[in-house]
Formats: sequence, structure tokens, C-alpha cells
Amino acid sequence: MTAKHLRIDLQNGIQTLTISRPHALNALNQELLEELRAAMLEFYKNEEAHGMIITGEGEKSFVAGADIKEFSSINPGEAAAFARRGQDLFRMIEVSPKPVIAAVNGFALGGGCELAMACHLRIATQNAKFGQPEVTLGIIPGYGGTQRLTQLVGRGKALELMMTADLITAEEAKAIGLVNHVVATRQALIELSESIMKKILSNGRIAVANVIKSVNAGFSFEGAGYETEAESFGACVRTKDFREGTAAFVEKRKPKFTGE
Ligand code: CO8
Repeated sequence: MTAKHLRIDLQNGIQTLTISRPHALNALNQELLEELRAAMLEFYKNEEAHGMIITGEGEKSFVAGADIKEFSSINPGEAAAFARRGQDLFRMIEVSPKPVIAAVNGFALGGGCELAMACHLRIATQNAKFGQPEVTLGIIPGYGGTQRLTQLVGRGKALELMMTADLITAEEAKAIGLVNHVVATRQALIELSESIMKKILSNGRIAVANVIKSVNAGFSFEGAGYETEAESFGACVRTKDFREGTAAFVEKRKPKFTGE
């Protein structure tokens, strides 16, 4: 497939998908999300692709979140539906029977951290930064972050990260179980991602698919968590704080929240 914001490369059974909107630190706009959806569907069907590595273009950013400039004008009525659609896409990654590794080369914030968490493993460069800074915009994570961060690092740390909006380093992320491995350089990132992927692919393919399926079965997608997240995201978009938070980002100033 051809895509405007993705580079797709298939070598030795490993499909590398590079997210490329460098002028916006690879932020996810709707067009990019639809390309990602098409790439995932293609990956599911492609019998030559046995595993996927998702990374970001350049050294500075994996994905700096959903595109704030685009969603700042979102209609409150559509907001929950947008979140649900993003959740479905990230679920498609999480339930892929073929392994998916996030090679995190810099900022993994908001929707970028959520994308990395939907992958089966996370490997990061030491300059990577992780966080869910949505509350600084007057919203909450909308692509499954409230659920997956809690699953990966536990309730207490997940609540702290989402309520303070603190960004953490790759080493800190590794210490709390958000990241599997940390490496020094981008080249080392790709090399380690490929070598772990090769090790996984040398094992029984059906067995690996069943490991993924069984782990996922313990975490319901049908429960109230994801739906509450989507509804709550929609509710936040109706507030003055959302308008203030996103306007402040665009105007490069600190937001003044009033709790309305
Ligand atoms: N969206 C849009 N543009 C972005 C984003 C983003 N998420 N992140 C960075 N950019 C743009 C900047 O606006 C800037 O553009 P310009 O050059 O035109 O001014 C360019 O990328 C470079 O960024 P900075 O100049 O800000 O670079 P710095 O090194 O100074 O700072 C940061 C880097 C710290 C990463 C900073 O850019 C930042 O804080 N970005 C926003 C991070 C963030 O809050 N992410 C969460 C977004 S919300 C989200 O993901 C919710 C998910 C669910 C959504 C459901 C949607 C319906």
C-alpha cells in the first residue's frame, strides 16, 4: 500500500512501519490513523509478514500524541466516537496474532504512549520520554491509555502519571514495567527490536499467537473501562477547560483552567 505518513518496509518476514510527520513530532492526525488502520489490515492478511516493528521517523519523537491542532476544533458530539475508533485501531494491534514491537525513538506522549502500550513489547532509546499529559489540555487519554497504563504499571503509578501529567525517562519507564529494554542509540534500537523479533519468530508461530491470545483474554475489552474512557473523553471535550487547554497549546502559553 502507499501512504502519506507511513513508510512500510518488509524484510525477512519483519514489517517495519515508520510513522512520519516530523514537522509535528509524528503526531497522529485522522489521515495518519486511517493509514495505520489500512497498514494493520494489510499486515494481518500478508502471509509474508510475520512480525511488525512500529517506530517514528527521526531521533526526537516516536509519536507526540494525537494531533492537538486538529482535535482542538472537534465537535463534542463526535469526540467519544473518535476515541472509540482510535481504541478499535489500537485493539487491532493488541490482538494481532503476529507479534508487534514498539521501537520508541523519543517522545511517546498521549496517543503515542497509548500506541506503544498497545504493542506487545516496548523497546526505547535512552532519550525517550513517556507520559500521558492529557490533563494539561483539559482532557483524558482516549485511546485506551487509562486501561493499558494501569495494566502495565499498576493503579497507583498509572493514576500518578495520568493526574500529574509527569513525563518520565526511558529508564524510569523500564523501572515501572512500561518499557522492556532501553538502548543508547536509534541504530541499537532497531537492531535490538529486530533481534528480539527474530527470536520470537524462530519459535512456534501458532504457540506465540496463542500466548498473545491468552494474555489478552485476561484483560477484557468488553468491560466498562474502555467505554467509560471514551464517554469521559467526550464529556471533557464539552468543557471550557478543554478549549482553554488546547488553545494554550496552540498559542504556546500556560493554560488557565477554571474547572468549568
Ligand atoms: N499535536 C500537534 N502538533 C504537535 C504535537 C501534537 N501532539 N506535538 C508537537 N507538535 C508540534 C508543535 O506544535 C510544533 O509545531 P510548530 O513548529 O508548528 O510550532 C512542533 O510539533 C515541534 O514541537 P515543539 O516546538 O513543541 O517541540 P519541543 O521540543 O519544544 O517540545 C513536546 C516537545 C514536549 C513533545 C511538545 O511538543 C508537546 O508538549 N507536545 C504535545 C504533547 C501532548 O500533549 N501530547 C498529548 C496529546 S493529547 C492525546 O494524545 C489524546 C489521545 C486521545 C485523543 C482522541 C482524539 C479524538
